[in-house]
Amino acid sequence: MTLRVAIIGAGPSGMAQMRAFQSAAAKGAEIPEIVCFERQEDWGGLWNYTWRTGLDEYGEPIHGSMYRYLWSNGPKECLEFADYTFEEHFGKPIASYPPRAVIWDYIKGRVEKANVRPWVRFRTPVRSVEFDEESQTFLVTAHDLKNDVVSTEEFDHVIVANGHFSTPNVPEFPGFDTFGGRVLHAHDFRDALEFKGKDILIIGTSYSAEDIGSQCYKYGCKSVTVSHRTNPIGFDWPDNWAEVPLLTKVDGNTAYFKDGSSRDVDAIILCTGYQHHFPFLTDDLRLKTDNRLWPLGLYKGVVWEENPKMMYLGMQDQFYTFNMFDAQAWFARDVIMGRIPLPSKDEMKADSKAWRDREEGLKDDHDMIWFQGDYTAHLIEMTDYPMFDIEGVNKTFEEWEHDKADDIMGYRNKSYRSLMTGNMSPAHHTPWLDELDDSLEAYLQVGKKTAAE
Ligand code: FAD
Ligand code: NA0
Repeated sequence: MTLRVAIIGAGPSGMAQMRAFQSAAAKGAEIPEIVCFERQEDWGGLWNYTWRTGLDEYGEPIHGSMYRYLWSNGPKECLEFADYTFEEHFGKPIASYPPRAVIWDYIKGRVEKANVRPWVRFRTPVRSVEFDEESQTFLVTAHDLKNDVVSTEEFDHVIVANGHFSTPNVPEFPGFDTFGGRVLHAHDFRDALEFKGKDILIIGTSYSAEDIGSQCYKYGCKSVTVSHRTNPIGFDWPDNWAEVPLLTKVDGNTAYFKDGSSRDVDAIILCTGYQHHFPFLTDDLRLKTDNRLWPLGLYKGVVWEENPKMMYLGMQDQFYTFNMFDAQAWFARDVIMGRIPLPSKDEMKADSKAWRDREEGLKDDHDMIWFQGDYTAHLIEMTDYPMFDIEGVNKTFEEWEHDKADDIMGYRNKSYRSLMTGNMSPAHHTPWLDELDDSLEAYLQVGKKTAAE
């Protein structure tokens, strides 16, 4: 009997999983029946932008955390698929930091070419997954929103690919309930123009803080104050930026900080990260972790050790993204198809512990990049996913980090060499700070002045 595999989520991870199976089929293998459940109207996960916040028209929580004018925060050369390059998709080399719409177009291109869209049930969130010991299968219950029908089906394997940057972590500070302006989490941030002319306070110091602050600066906010719990970000920020210790309270429109300083602000944006959230999973199947490079419980970062018929993709904190999801998806496919045997539970746990021990010894971003590079290479070595120059990707990440530290408002004007084609990416036609149009059409147009000129 044909195996049945359920994939939960058609974001970059779920799309990688579909492409992995399709590529095996294209090489003549007999593959399982694949059903991918996707809550949204289209695929692409976070890259599928929505203006909505809160709940959607069906009362479903909004998945999207991306905002208008978002440009990739790392070089595209670091996330390029080894089996489908940017150059293949766009027909020419393009600049290194594309806006969201360009990346979305690229990831859709590969799965459109693979013709796997019929495997996806859009607008169908998974409500529950239970493992039936007797039949050794999963009962997956999903809600077809358009027809308003809830049904349960049996699957041999479940692959959880629902992302972990969607359910916000929302701390509260004294005085929020009477604050005179808007308090929002990065998950609900959509358009920097809302904050034009305003004094904004950002809590948190990671990627959301740095990028949402930069967006607001670019689109004309009056000032940016970034409040840190641990350490300041420490870049050479524009004059209307300040970094301050942690917020202690808000009184009216005045924000007070741990060092006794205060300032008046119009809005507070909580860039305080996200939770791994699996409301559809029973306790025995549910990954519980904070955002880190090596969550425990997943053999090779993928296979749920307590029940290896279940797998997770993309659950790690991410330097590597799309090509790491590919490495995981190819590995998951080959485990399911019996090409990669699994060791005993104890051996799996011992293997995971060794990775975790190494993770705990990582000192800085450099170590983390090489760790995730080694992990990605380790997975690729076990499958037929095309190996690529991982050392080159690691070095490109390092260059990116230096470029950012040198010029936080200008690093997106830099270009890097594709590790897949060997071709140098062209400079973009307009410096990032001057380019207010983030559309695919504006990005790909030719003939304008380059950032390097
Ligand atoms: P997601 O993209 O989150 O996709 C998960 C999918 O699962 C969604 O389509 C969702 O609708 C679906 N889903 C969720 N629950 C259910 C359910 N119960 N039933 C059915 N479907 C469900 N990475 C980069 O490489 N470069 C960047 O520049 C970059 N920018 C980012 C900017 C922001 C603001 C954020 C939040 C993240 C960014 N990332 C970036 C990281 C991002 O996590 C990855 O690029 C990628 O989107 C992760 O893919 P995923 O498929 O694992 O998860
Ligand atoms: P993210 O920045 O949303 O990136 C997610 C931050 O929140 C840390 O600084 C942490 O501080 C702080 N924090 C948490 N709880 C806090 C509290 N109670 N009080 C004060 N501060 C608190 O989240 P994290 O997890 O990195 O940082 C949490 C993902 O989104 C990343 O993968 C990133 O790549 C992606 N992203 C990309 C882009 C672009 O590409 C933009 C935004 C986000 P501390 O003290 O723990 O250090 C453009």
